[in-house]
Amino acid sequence: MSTTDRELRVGMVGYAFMGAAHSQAWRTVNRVFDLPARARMALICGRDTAKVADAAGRLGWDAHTTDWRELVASDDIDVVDVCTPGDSHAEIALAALAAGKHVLCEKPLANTISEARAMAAAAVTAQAAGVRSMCGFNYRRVPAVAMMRQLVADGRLGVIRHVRATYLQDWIVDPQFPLVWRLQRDRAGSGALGDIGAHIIDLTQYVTGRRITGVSAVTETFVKERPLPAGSSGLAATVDGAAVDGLTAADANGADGHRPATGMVTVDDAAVFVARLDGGVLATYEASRFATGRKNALRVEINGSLGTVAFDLERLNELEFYDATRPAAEQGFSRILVTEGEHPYMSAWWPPGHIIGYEHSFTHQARDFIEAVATGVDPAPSFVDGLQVQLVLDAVTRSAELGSSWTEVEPALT
Ligand code: SOE
Repeated sequence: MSTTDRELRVGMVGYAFMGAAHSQAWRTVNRVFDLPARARMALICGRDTAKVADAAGRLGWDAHTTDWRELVASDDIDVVDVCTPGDSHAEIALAALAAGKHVLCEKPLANTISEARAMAAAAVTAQAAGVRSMCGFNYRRVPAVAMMRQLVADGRLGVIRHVRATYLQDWIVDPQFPLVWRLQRDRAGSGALGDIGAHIIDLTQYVTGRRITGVSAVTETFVKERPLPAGSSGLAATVDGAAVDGLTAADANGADGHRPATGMVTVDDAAVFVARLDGGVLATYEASRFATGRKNALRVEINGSLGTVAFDLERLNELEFYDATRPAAEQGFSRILVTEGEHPYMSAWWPPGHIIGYEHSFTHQARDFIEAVATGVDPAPSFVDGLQVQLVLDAVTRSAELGSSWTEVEPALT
């Protein structure tokens, strides 16, 4: 549907879960949205030659390489999309910015504060040369979330008093689930905290327009030692090399009866914290991979003096809204179906009333990124916004280490 000839040649590093989600977005975005530039899926990079060749064919990339430095340096690449584990975000993004490429980097921005600071500083410097960067917090782009932010900004909730946010999964409840990279601090930075807690930290700061100023936290690693995996893509792995997606660790382990070698889990399985946001808001946050039965359950509720709004990812086409200004006899929660042409992003999709899903948030992210790059505007969330989330993650970790002591979160921009 795109009416432009201008191309943005994308080079993507990584081809697992997020790589596939981003590929879907780059492939779809110009077919749905009319934008001032068209994404071309030029080059995909991964460490394993056979796997990256397979991914290139399956996901629709023109070419593949195993050398990210070649991708970053290439004159035929305009955008570098970083979809790797957190331990390589900083190195790749910094090299890409230095080479004058626009950068989209998956969340959390980095594994450490110092990496995130370096990335934010490089991004600010690059802006002067017209080089754009964005941190991939895709849930901002769910239409109902964008509408939630609008309701708050329009004053429909009055004075904000509470934020209540949970992000719950259960994929490592089984103690035999292997020690994949997401359970290793040197690869992932932290556990549930950085992987899914980062989403609700970003989302609540975005929706309320307020910053988390201090936290008191507890974290826990329930299962401290796990079998070493033979093959892993982060969420799917086996302990004995029977590389079958969807096979549980217990199944794989039992296949030939041997006891696999084990290693220590070096990240949190769950993080719970209370927080203050500026403007006097009291908040609670919970991120866990041990919430049995909760597969990918993100929920955010905001209470204000004039109303309440709530979003639940498992019902992502809806918002719950309580408007306390209505006559007493008519009060109660209403369910707003966010599927009309008037709603953010929705007019480009199907006729009114037709729902969308998880993958659309990535398409909307690609849409906003392309538009910003093509029109010379800095996209949000910026690397500075990514650093702000990182500062909260760091404060939560330090607070938990110090027995939940109150820990201030400094502003990324001082
Ligand atoms: C795994 O916990 C994960 O894929 C996260 O890394 C994503 O950011 C989230 O969208 C879904 O869960």
